[in-house]
Amino acid sequence: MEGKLGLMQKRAIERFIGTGTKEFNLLYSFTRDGATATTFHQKCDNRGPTVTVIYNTKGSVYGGYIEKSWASDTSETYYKDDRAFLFRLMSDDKVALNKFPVKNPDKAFCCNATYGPIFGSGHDLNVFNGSLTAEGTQYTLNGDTNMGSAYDMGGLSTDQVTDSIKTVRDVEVYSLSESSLAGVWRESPGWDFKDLEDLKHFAAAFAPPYGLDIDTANILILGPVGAGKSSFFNTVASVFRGHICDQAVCGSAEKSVTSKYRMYRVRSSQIEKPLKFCMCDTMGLEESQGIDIQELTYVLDGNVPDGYQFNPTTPFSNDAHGFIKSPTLGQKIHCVCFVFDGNTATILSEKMLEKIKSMQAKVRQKGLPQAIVLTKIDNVCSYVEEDVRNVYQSETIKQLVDKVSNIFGVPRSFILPLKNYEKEIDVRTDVSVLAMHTLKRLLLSTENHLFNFLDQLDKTKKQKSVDSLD
Ligand SMILES: Nc1nc2c(ncn2[C@@H]2O[C@H](COP(=O)(O)OP(=O)(O)O)[C@@H](O)[C@H]2O)c(=O)[nH]1
Ligand SMILES: [Mg+2]
Repeated sequence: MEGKLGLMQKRAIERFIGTGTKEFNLLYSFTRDGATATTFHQKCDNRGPTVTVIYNTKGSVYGGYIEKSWASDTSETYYKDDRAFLFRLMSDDKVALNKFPVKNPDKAFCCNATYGPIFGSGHDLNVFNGSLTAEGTQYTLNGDTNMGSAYDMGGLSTDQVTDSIKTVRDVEVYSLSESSLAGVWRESPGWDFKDLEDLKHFAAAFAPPYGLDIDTANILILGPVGAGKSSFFNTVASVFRGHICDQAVCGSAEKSVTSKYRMYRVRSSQIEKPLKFCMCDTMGLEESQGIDIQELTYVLDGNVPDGYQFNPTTPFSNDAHGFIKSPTLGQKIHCVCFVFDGNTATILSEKMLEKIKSMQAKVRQKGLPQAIVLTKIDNVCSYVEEDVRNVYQSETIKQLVDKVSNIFGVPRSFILPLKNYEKEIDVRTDVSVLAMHTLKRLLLSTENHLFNFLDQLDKTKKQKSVDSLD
């Protein structure tokens, strides 16, 4: 078990500490280890810097950081820690980031073998003592917390931070250690302008195998709303256009912003012919709405016309306007690219996961190749945020790729981390190289799939000539 602290929350804590990226190691949690002070001390004493996180039942998350170690003193003993602070991450299920610095460092934290973590002389944050019994899925804390005596709360009261309640879903303690870039875990492309030109050339020269008589290879982009599907197309288009494009509508709206089925083609300019692949953007996946398995089947089979306006209340069916009755190979999908937000890919709801797995099964059943693109990796790892070229050396991204590969049963070589153009106002070589690297993998998968048809065609031709000899 890895704990409840999300990647964004870890990043916030790293920023509060202010000394770069950290590895978070879950030492102790109520739900995993039981709510007893002795267990807390067994697991957390002498472990160096730690962060204690409280998740209350109103959806607020707060806690404290100490740079020094916890200890099992036999009576209440204060410790000095200049770098300690309290913090808030969430309030009532909404992000609410506050750092509350220590103002009396001599009494930054307090150790006592029969108590859990205690911060400040107030006590500013006194989590619990003795043992607590689980009440269903929650616990009631028994420490008295009065914030503001050793920590500067910036005007916030204890009640505002704790919602005046003591019921919690969990309390966790993480140790923090310095994080570093791992060795290269995936062979990386060069990141120079010349490398970008080579990758662009590969995509520009790509064409469906000669002999199949099809114009474009069709890659379906599929994933939850807000994962970055439309942004992926825009990023690829931006690379070829040489400036940021927003041809596909993006946004952070809760429901599917894209509800039209669009087979987007990439053009480098008005006068040149478009590239020979389509990126097919659909309505997003939603737990109980969005594209469903039957509609997906129609899309894969090429029954859905370009520009079709999906209607959430009336699913696409064979009497829908524009239904393509006898699609050619060129109208079908040749590769499926699932797109997930790298921050949430490993914590999707059961329902969403179930839906995605059934779609994966359908894609496999149709014999189509599939890959997974993980977006927003700039939010997942600060090394990547600093410099996209760190992607194939980032331990965090490596672990994310491993986990996603396990969850979805897709080989690691088909899990592709990506940073889309999002806040940039101009194209950059590094972001473009990564996008082209991702596109190249997709095009190669597509090509392999189409080669199968070429083999079939050869077989049929041979059979025909054998037949004519008979
Ligand atoms: N930081 C960051 N934001 C991204 C990235 N990709 C997409 N976004 C943002 O995520 C939001 C949703 O993206 P969109 O492409 O509309 O998602 P869709 O619903 O899957 O089509 C937009 O606000 C994008 O700017 C990325 O790689 N990094
Ligand atoms: Mg979209």
